[in-house]
Amino acid sequence: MESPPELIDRAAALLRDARHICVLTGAGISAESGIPTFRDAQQGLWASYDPMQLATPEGFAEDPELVWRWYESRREYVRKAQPNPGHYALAELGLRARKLTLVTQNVDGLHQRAGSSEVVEYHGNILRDRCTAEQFVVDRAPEEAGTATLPRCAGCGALLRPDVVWFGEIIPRQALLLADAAAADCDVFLSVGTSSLVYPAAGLAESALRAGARVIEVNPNPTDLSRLADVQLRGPAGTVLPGLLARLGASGTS
Ligand code: BJW
Repeated sequence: MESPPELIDRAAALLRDARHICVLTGAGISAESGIPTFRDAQQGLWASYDPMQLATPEGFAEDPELVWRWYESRREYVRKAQPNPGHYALAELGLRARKLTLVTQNVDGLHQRAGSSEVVEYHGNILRDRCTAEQFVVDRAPEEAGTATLPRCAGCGALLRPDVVWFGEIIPRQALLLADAAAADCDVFLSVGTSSLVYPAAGLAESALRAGARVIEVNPNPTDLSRLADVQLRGPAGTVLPGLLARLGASGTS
């Protein structure tokens, strides 16, 4: 579905005039890189897998091998995936904007690979390991990845886990602070490819609205945020975001 040109123009004008843009991205922006979303019917991960078994500390405690198998298989396609035009458009917007804070719920690192800097990783990064005892991020030699035995911390011998945020876990402190501050300070909040169902990430747009920001949503489907958004751009991020950038004009936003 294509967004009417007047809506693109309205969104472009908001971005052009913005003092501080806060962007929140979700799984939808990486869908066109071949990484499945979570909640889309049929293709979403939660259509075939049980989130309580695979994405909770309780599920990991019960069956770490199962959880690790799932994460290793997801790591494989994250490593093979390439950023798409949506990721590149946001990296370019970061260069043109007066100030832009990019907060992502995604754990795939594709924004950084597209050139975005200082990305706030709200739910961690799937390619990092963390010690379950000491909570430090640890590097694992690539040849150890995918081995049959469970990965353990070289320092203390405790199990390693993926450095991601599971249900019931708190958001990394620095990411929480940076995202909260950006949501409260921004004058334009751009929500891209998220169902806006998972908190506290979904609350960022609400905080921005309370602080007087205008909200632009990019998503092929309506979400819980849609009724609050000032501009809804219906379509895939890989098409809508480059189109939006083109409307900003070669002179940029400043
Ligand atoms: C496209 C597209 C295209 C398709 N272009 N778009 C009320 C208030 C506060 C908290 C809660 C609450 N009720 C329950 C909670 C707890 C819970 C929660 O929010 N649950 C809800 C499901 C109800 N939250 C938590 O547990 C969080 N922690 C927390 O609250 O701590 C405080 C606390 C602690 C203890 C007790 C109580 C409170 C942590 C949440 C962690 C989420 N983790 C995951 C897994 C990460 C690791 C991994 O990848 O394995 O994060 S779950 C999953 O959901 C992942 C995502 O980041 C997250 C959000 O999903 P996202 O990105 O929105 O994806 P989808 O699939 O939902 O949507 C995709 C969208 O893209 C769709 O809209 C499509 O239309 C669109 N799309 N193609 C653009 N081409």
